[in-house]
Amino acid sequence: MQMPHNALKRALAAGETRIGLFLGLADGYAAEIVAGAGFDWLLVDGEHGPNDLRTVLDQFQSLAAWPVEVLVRTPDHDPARIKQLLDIGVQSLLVPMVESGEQARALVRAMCYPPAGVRGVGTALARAAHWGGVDGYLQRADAEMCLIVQVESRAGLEALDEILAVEGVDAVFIGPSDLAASLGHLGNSAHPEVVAAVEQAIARIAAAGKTPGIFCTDPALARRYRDLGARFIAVGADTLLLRKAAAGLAQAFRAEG
Ligand code: 3PY
Ligand code: MG
Repeated sequence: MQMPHNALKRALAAGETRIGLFLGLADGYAAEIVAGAGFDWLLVDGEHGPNDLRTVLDQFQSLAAWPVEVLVRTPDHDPARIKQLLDIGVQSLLVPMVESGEQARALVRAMCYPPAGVRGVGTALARAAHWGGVDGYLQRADAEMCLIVQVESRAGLEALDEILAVEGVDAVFIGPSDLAASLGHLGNSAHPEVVAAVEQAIARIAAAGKTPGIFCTDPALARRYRDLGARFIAVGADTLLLRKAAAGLAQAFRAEG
C-alpha cells in the first residue's frame, strides 16, 4: 500500500486557499452529512467538542470515503495523545494556545520519528500504517505531517516571530475568541482592537512565508481576512449550522401563532 498523501499540506505550501468547517457534533454519521457539502477540509474538534480517540476514529472512518481533507484539533500539547492521533491516521493537527518557539518545536518533535522527533514506533498496531501494510511508512510519515499552531493570546502574539521561525510549522492559525479574551474583550472578537491584532498577525505570518489561518463565521469579515492573506479559513461549525437552522424553522412556525 502507498503512503497516504497529505493534500492539505501540499495545497497550503502552494499558497492555495482552503475553506473549512469545524465539527463539534463528535459523530461519524453527522460528519457524513457535511462531507459532500463542498468544504475543502473538515476539522474534528477535540478541544471544545466532546471527542475522544474513538469518536475521532469513527469520524475519520466515515470521512475516508469522501474527497475532503480531515484534521483534528487537539485539546492540548500532550505528545502521548498526539502519538495516538497520528497512529489512528491523523496527518494534520491544529494545536491550541501555542505561546513560544519552544512549544512549537516540541510539537514538531511529537509529530516526527527519531532522529528528528520523539514519536514512538508502533506501526503493527497503527491504522495510519495500515498495520504494517504501508510501504516505507516509517521513512515517509514525517514528510506527510502537517502542523498548524494556534496563536490566540497576547503571549502568543509576542512570541509570533519565534514561532514563525520554527521549521515544521506549516501554518499559524489565529483564534479570535481566545485572543479577544486575552486582550480584555471576552466574548467580543469583533472589537476593533481584536480585529486590528488579527489583521496584523495575518500580515506578519504571510510576510514570514507561512500560511495564515483564521476562524471567522462572519462571511464578510472572513473574505476581508482572505484578502489580507489568510489561506486556511474556518467559516463555521456544524453545531452552529444545526442550531441556527433548527431555531429558524421553529421560529418560522411560532411566528404564525
Ligand atoms: C478561537 O477563536 O479562540 C479559536 O480557537 C478558533 O476556533
Ligand atoms: Mg481558541
